[in-house]
Amino acid sequence: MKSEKFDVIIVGAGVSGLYMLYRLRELGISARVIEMASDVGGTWYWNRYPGARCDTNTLEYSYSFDEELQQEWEWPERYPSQPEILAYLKHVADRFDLRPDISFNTRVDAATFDEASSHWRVSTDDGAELAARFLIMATGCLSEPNLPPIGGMDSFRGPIYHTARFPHEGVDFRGKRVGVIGTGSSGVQAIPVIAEQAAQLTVFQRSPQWSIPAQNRPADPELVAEIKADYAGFRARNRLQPGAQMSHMLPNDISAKAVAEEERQRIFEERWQEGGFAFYGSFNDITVDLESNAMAAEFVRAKIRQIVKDPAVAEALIPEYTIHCKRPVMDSGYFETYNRSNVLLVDINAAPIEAITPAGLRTREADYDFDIIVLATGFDAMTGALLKIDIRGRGGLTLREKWADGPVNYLGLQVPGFPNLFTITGPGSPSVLTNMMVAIEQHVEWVADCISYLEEHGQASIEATEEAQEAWVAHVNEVADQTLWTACHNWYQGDNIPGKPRVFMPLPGFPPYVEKCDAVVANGYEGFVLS
Ligand code: NA7
Repeated sequence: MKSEKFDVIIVGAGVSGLYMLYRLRELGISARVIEMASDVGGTWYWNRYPGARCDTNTLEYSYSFDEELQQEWEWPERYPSQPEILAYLKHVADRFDLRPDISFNTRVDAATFDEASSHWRVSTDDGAELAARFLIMATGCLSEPNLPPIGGMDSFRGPIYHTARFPHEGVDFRGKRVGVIGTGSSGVQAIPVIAEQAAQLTVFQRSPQWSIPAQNRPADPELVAEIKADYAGFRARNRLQPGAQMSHMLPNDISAKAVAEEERQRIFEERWQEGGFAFYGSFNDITVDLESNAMAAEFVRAKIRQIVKDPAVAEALIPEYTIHCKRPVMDSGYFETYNRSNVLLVDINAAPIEAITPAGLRTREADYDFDIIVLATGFDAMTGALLKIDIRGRGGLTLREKWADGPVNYLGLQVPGFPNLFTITGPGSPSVLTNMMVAIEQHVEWVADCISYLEEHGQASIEATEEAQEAWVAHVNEVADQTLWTACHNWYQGDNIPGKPRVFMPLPGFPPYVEKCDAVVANGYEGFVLS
């Protein structure tokens, strides 16, 4: 059996893994990245469904660590499409010559902490065993697909595609009868594009979506030039914003309740026209105050009724839960799609799916015939990819046991009992509630600095304490309880996965989180034991 030794093993060659490798290399620390896919890109490698696009502005959804890179790269649109992001990440891998340190087509199956040697032993599906002092999980927050527990999948005569495992050669929907299950970001992006091609599209909706138009458009050369004239300054200002984004349309610092009705409507309309997340910055309390939230919801409700011509369909598309409670979705012509004669909406709350059949799908009320079924059913978010690997810490304790009642850790970075193991944008960190690029860069830099510190100070290991973990978990819960996110069914708290413990996983609170991480370091890695 092969057995290779490194300072660090990084799992995953997406946005996090690539930067982690780059950063460690700069510090002269040897690292090997293990990647399941055949190329770099992580979530942008896998999510190739039609219409796949990031909903953060390109000028913000890109690495900031290299001035030449950020000056050189040209993004053609306001929001980057999946092929553009993948091309960008491949460019980064080539530009910094990262590929020689990445093992592609290799899956990590298990990782065990060997207390005697203070090393992680990592085994992969090709039978190899690797050892490293540090193990960094750059496995992504939304990477483990959620396959719905619907019977009869194997019986279907046509192909079934999950949006997060779409064929690389694309799918030709022309002339086909297509069924799509799921109306989260992926479904909302894919549905309008599939509808344009397919002969017939049937959408199976479990929960309607509050969606705001993305208002995607070609990149504005003046804005690009203005930002590139001082990119570093732009990034720095960005990091001071809540969620680290949208620095060119800042949230209004006023309550929705503090302005007259006419002015409120004017502001909502202005933000609707601006598009995307800007809408939720119309006022400073939409996400925390029920009354202000209801005002925003009423505005969007009226928009859906205006757009969708069939009143019964419009009503079926309007959610009852608070707006911004599920992960916000933005679209390009989503509601308009339901005005097409080849599109049918099926409310599966009224008539649940009973099974996939050889010919298509059966609900309690009807049978549907399809040529292709698309599962836009999302992910086992935040913990799925980590728990899929058999991770064992001190005394053989498994991460699955440790997290049986939900993920616990310190700063979203380290779990007591699992020394020298770091999670990039792990549960308990701002992660998905932040511009992911910024959240990732902050974590990568913190971890790289930490490993470098240990090397310089002759320390072999770092481990979070139980006390620090307890206080951190209490903090995350306390912050989450002040928001409206816990008031509905969403993947932030695992509601989409049957049997998953209901724990609010991401930490609302960027940039205060960064200050906390910096203070921990300034106080000699407070809450960790270095030995
Ligand atoms: P999401 O947002 O989790 O959406 C998944 C959709 O699939 C959502 O409408 C679900 O309904 C639906 N779903 C999930 N399981 C089932 C079953 N068993 N039956 C019927 N419908 C089901 O995933 P996306 O991929 O769209 O987006 C994930 C993130 O990627 C997104 O938030 C961005 O951050 C990028 P539900 O709402 O659970 O009732």
